[in-house]
Amino acid sequence: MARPPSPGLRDLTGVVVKTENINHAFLDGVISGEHDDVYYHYGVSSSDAVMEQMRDVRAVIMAGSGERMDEFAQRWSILNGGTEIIRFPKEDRFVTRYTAGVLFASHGMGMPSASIAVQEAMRMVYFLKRGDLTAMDEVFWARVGTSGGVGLPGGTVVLTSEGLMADLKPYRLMRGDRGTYWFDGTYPAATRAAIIAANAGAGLSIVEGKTIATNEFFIEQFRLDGAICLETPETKRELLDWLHDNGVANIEMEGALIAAYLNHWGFPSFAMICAVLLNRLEGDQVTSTHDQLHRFSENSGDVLFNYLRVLAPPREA
Ligand code: R2B
Ligand code: URA
Repeated sequence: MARPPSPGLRDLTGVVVKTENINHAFLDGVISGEHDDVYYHYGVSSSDAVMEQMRDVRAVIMAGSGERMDEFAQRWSILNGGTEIIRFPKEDRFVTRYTAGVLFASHGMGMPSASIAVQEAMRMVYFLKRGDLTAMDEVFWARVGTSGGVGLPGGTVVLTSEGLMADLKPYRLMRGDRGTYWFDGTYPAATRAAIIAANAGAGLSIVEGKTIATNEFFIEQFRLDGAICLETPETKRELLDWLHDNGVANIEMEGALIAAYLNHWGFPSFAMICAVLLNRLEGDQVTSTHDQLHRFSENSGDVLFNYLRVLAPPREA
């Protein structure tokens, strides 16, 4: 199957979100009230009263950890003078909060888990914006996460330029015996530039680069400390050098999928902001102390919040 064209070109109406890639056959009946949409893994549905409280959603922020999403929602609420935090009832899969125009949703670990969180969030945004493509263009998406640096020390924050899989090719899925669905892993440059501008003078170390999203923490990240080890110190070094030589800044487990799906619908504004926990050229195990890891993660959170403050200036009390 041919790769789709690059996203981001505005059509004659000025809208970026691509109506032809939206599943109108299912989703338009939700807007017209013919049927509900059950966001099963979030534990809510389109007819729930909570939906009316989220119509003004301006940003969808995702991270692997539910605890982190809870902390972020509290931080954003405080910045906004103590706005109400809506908690989605179901927490056995994802932890989800909404406050002051921002939906905070965890996505778990790995692309199969994140694919569910992202698809259900896209459906929810379509419903909340009543299928208005211009309103959907205004929604900012971000994953804030952790990663292994390729030649970068712990504490660095990477803004992803392209999210690729371990072979440096974009996200793809199997189409049974009929080939492959290919997607686009580009992260929008204008959003990165706006995030960097919002963080000017913050004293944080921010770099732009490609990010590899793997299907496995050990084997596909070329670790030597897994229960199963398929590399030698030499082949591991060759593979990491190959990534480094090709402009890869860090390795994590979701970024290729997130860009793929958001590009498929044509959302113009999204980013991945990942803290580096360790330099993979120096080791495999995450040996930093709890306090050090917390500080590294805080850096990526600070980068996000410095941008959110510009995007949706808080109405501080
Ligand atoms: C980063 O860290 C997690 C694995 O430890 C994974 O979800 C990711 O992308
Ligand atoms: N997350 C990953 O996926 N890899 C690392 O090395 C660190 C965090």
